[in-house]
Amino acid sequence: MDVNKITLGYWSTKGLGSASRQMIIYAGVPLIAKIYKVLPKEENNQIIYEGSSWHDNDKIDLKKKNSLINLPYLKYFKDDKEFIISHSNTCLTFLGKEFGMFGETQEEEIECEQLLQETVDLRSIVTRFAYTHFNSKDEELLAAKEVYNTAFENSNSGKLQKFEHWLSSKDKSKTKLFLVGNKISSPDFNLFDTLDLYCEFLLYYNFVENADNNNVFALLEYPLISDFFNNFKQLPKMQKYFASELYKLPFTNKGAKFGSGKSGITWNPSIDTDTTPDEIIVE
Ligand SMILES: N[C@@H](CCC(=O)N[C@@H](CS)C(=O)NCC(=O)O)C(=O)O
Repeated sequence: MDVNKITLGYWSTKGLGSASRQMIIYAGVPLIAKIYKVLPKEENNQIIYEGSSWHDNDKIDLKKKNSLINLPYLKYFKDDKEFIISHSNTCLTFLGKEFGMFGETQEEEIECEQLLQETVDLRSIVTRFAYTHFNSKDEELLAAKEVYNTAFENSNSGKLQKFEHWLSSKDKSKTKLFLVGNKISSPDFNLFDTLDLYCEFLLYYNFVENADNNNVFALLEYPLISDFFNNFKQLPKMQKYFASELYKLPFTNKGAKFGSGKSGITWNPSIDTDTTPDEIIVE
């Protein structure tokens, strides 16, 4: 790619920015991860989180250049022209096309597009839950069980089985370690990141006995998803991301009940401090 660095702006979480950060690092293009932090504020005896570090700052200038500006956004120069792109799937599509990671044929490109959308559906089941606050632990556990059923039910209505079947229906001569063709593409990063989030959810709520990061999807009887997930963690070009501060960020933002603190727990403003720098550079 004819670009010497890419800026990716997002909150101090993995969230919708994570897959794009991973792709840029995987492609070997220097990444400037611009980080915005929400801050706790007391309102009507309740702690809420305000995002003025984004809304009252960079957003104002970026909005003059792209009215749709949102987090995540990408900013880069190509042939002296500045590009500013928002919407997570658009960022992943753009990066995929620039890096040669968006299928090799028109048919594969359409596969990439569908798979990106499918991953949004899979992710939103757990993120909707993560940002809900329940009146009691029982209510929370009941809702967590519903997420578990919706995502993992091995029937026609389950969400993850779609990906298991997608992998099993692939041409047998090709590797099943990637979703499209026989090489990495944008939806692989999005699926990996979503599975990583589900892994934290499954371990936190202890849905699967004797489960760990490596065996949880196999124990749930998703053998191809398990292979996909474990292979992705071993990819040599992913190791720089795993070693970076970006991989240590929580999955969800501070207002979330699940995934905003360490290993799934809720962020606690009276004991936790967000020490993430305003910029993380990975070269
Ligand atoms: N469809 C958008 C959703 C973007 C979105 O909702 N961003 C949230 C964080 S996940 C946000 O806080 N945006 C900042 C803003 O509204 O300016 C995408 O996929 O990027």
